[in-house]
Amino acid sequence: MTIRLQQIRLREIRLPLVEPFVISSGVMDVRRILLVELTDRTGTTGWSECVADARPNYSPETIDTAWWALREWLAPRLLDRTLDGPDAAAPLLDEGVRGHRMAKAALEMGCWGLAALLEERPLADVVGGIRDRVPTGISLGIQEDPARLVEKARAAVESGYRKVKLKISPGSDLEYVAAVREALGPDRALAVDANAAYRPEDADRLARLDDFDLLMIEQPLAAGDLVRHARLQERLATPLCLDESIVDVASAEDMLALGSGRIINVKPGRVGGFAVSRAIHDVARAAGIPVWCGGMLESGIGRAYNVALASLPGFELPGDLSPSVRYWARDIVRPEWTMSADGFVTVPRERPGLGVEIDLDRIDDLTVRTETLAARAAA
Ligand code: OSB
Ligand code: MG
Repeated sequence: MTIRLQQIRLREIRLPLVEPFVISSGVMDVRRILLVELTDRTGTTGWSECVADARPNYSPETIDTAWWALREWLAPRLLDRTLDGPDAAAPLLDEGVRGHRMAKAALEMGCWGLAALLEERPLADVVGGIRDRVPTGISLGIQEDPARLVEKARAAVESGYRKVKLKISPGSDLEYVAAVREALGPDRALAVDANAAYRPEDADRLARLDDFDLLMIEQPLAAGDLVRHARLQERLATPLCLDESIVDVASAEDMLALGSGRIINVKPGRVGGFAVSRAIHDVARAAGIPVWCGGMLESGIGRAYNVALASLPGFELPGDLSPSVRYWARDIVRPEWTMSADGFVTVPRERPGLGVEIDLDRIDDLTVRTETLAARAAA
């Protein structure tokens, strides 16, 4: 099925989180979300989401750099080009443009979503997914004190989540993790995520996390520190999981070669889209390394892509794929994303495309700017 884009529309919406989300490098409260509407020559329109945040605290990209990159460099190279399929998008976007992976991913994934609509197949099938439902974990932001974190972790377990991940930073770590492990008991899957807040000199402190039987420690050190992560992994019994460090297939291969970790968090936005996500999944699987799908506080549109990706066979561990109510008073898709009492999100395999309807009225109400990029009119 070929794709030929006639128009790409960028749109910024502001969507307030139900509670601020605090990680080691900053706070997110009202999310500024860049949505992309891709229309092909048949008039079919698909939607996608760019996961870049307002500030460059997780990655160097922001919604504003992504907007710029999409308008100036990325959209023009897809408009009016015939793609043999969604797999053809990534190489075109990479040609002569380094980085800007979140901006690229928004377009690349949009091509996958559009292909699913054009083929009248569910997105999960088009990307090669096999699961009907995906296990789900919650990511809890840093709280003011351990008691508040314990309360949230207990509530999460009660609502069915199959994994609880705690954001940590030096100082908001050992005491918090100890309190939650104590409250949840030894059998609950518990993980921590440092978002690169530690330095190699903190190895002694990090080694104390071995006491809590964690499923993993996610991204303790800086993104580029693959060698230092390998040294740290040698000291720790707990598996390290890399998030920010894995930006392409090569970094995943380097992690495996160096032993920088034993688990990979795959976020399609971070690596430039579905094609690379799938390639990382394949490399990890061949090496016997589990992967899971991370989240970036996506709206219901980005979530549809994550859920589809998480239905691939190697996504064995629960993903950060919380239902809509975890984030928003009201989502921008219908039905909203829900989770079963035993912690699974259903992969919508009965419906073509994303499997959810876009709530255009709601989106219009939330929109603060738009820009339409069109193929040049034929002379
Ligand atoms: O590191 O996984 C992360 C959110 C924003 C930026 C980085 C991260 C996160 C999360 C949220 O952990 C997971 C979710 O979307 O529920
Ligand atoms: Mg992370």
